[in-house]
Amino acid sequence: MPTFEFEDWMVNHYWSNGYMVLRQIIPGSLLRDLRNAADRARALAYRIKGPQTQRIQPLVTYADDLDLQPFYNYCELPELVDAIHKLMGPEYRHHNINNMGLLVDPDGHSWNQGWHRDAVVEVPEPVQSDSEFRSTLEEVWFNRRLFNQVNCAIYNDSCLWYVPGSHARQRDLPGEIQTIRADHLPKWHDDTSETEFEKTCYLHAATFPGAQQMHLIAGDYMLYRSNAWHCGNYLSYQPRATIHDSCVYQEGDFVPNYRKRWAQVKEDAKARYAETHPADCTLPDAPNPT
Ligand SMILES: O=C(O)CCC(=O)C(=O)O
Ligand SMILES: [Fe+2]
Repeated sequence: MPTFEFEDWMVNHYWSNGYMVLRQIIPGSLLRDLRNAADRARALAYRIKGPQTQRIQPLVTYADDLDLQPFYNYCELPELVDAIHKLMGPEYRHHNINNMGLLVDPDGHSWNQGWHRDAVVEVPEPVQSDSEFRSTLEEVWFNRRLFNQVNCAIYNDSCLWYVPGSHARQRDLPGEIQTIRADHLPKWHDDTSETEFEKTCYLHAATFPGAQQMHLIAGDYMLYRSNAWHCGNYLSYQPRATIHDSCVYQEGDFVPNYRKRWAQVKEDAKARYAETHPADCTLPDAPNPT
């Protein structure tokens, strides 16, 4: 039986801190099935993308090779449906199965993803301060229907570092500097030891102003504002299989319209960048579109 019970304070906690962990909301039997399916998904991720991969997404792409039924059962879980309706409102769905992914531990070496705010990180640094780009984000920054992201732990997971409250301002404070794609982001070199590298990665996460490590227990569902500062710091020797997904506002056409507009704003921003940096304009797509 799940031990989670919804309480009203959770609503304020989410909107003031930018995250809320629904502790032990996944029942043990579903967790067992998810773990079996996730172990296979992790093995497939290594096979397809190499041992240092950190995710497989969207899972539905691999339906022929995986047992997705436990993930569909997770989408139907009444406890989660109910908790998200109470936390966010009845217009929200706790999953987005068509884009749902799995975050996994890299095999071999630890890995630090780098500090970032989702959305902002989707264009090169020099155009992040462009007026069109910034003002588009400003219009939606506080919009509750967007930026609601999910990490649901199938194994205990302490990889995510987060700056509580940073979702509540678009302005950055001193020291809040994106390190994805930065030269000083820790990278594995053969001439260092794994333990030294692990420490470097840890310090990169822990020294960011206001950073807190999020500790999820297997069966916890964490909802967080993805426009807050956050960073994944992955250890190669601790199993990770964490559902990575969005909590979706389903009413009307606000979200689909915004997604279309955002795609265009991003393309325009990248094009402006490419004019001045022709050799350097390939960026990964948003890992987890809102
Ligand atoms: O590894 C994590 O928990 C964070 C992943 C993340 O930040 C992202 O996909 O944008
Ligand atoms: Fe992110």
